[in-house]
Amino acid sequence: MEYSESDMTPLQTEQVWKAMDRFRIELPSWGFADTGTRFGKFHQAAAAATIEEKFSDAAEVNRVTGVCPTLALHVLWDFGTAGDISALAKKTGIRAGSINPNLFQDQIYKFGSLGNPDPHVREAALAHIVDSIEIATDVGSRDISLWFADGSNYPGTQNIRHRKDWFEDGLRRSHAALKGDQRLLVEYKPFEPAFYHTDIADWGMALELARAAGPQAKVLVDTGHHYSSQNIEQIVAWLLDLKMLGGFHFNDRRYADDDLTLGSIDPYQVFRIFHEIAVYEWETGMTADIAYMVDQSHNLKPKIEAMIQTVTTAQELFAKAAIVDHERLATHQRNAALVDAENCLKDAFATDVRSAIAEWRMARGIPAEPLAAYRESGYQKRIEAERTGKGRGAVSSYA
Ligand code: LRH
Ligand code: MN
Repeated sequence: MEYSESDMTPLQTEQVWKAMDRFRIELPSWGFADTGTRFGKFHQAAAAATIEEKFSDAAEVNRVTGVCPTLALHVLWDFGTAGDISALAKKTGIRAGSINPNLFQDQIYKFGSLGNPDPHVREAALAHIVDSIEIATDVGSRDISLWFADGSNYPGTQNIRHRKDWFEDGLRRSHAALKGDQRLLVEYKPFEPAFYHTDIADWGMALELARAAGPQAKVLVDTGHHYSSQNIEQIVAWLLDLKMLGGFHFNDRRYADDDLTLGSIDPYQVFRIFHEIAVYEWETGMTADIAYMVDQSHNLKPKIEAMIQTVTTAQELFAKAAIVDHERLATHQRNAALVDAENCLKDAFATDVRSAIAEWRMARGIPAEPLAAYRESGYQKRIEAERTGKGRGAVSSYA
């Protein structure tokens, strides 16, 4: 693909290369599997159903992009034995990433997991988290990524304060089971599947619970888990300043938790998030300890192409945020030069960084055009042939 001669300065080109050298993003195993909505699931011949196929597809995305060395795993959907995972990691060069316990599919979780009024269910949920921490230890993963569907559907049906206390207790005991530098990432979500109250509904509740759990508990920001009028980058700025930002689940949405591909609806949103991180790191001279992860369900798009599209879009938006002139911006902010300050961001966002990224890829032995390289590889045809008709029964994702 020919890119228009970009009006980037040599400094900006250097900033893009530096940004590309450090930007890594984790892929979700469930993004390669058949997923749907409550109205149905459309099967794709090439969809991954086994952990082998998920590692293989992740390795192919990493081959053509070079920036996805880890795969997020969901305990119930992906695990045979830890041994399998280590062997697959060796075979594919893809390391096991964040470990996601599943505290929402088992029938016992009808009224919740750590927030369930039945102490036996709370204990069972805690035991599953502790097992997941052991799996993380066995496969060498650092992050245990916790999302809870817990909540209620009707006013008065649950005691919200009692559930908060049970969550504090459960997360504190989970934190106590961590090994080494492992982290708990506490993910919040305002609603779905609960439609009256959700126990961990927003960043403040996740922050309080993470702090109460212990120093290795941080907050995970899923971009799809906000009301459309919420300022997500302000939440990110606060969590950065509080040193409580652990990671992201990136996706895009028009309405609710739509799990669409990153940047497909509002790329400026992701740019504003990356900008808050870039200006924080510029100001503090510190590299924020953030896990960048994708959490999407590709119900209609060909899954591997959607994943490649997601990664390259994330790279472009991360690069655009890296070329914001922070010095000039800080001056305009101090002088309340509103238009000039805003234009620092808009100029960077409007800059075509694709040719610089393509040159960086070629210099690193990565295909300049990942999607084209994938399409030329024949991988899609090969797996369609291999996987068509093979037993696809296994539950390898949600919905
Ligand atoms: C919940 C969520 C959570 C996952 C699931 C696949 O909506 O974002 O992160 O476990 O999606
Ligand atoms: Mn998520």
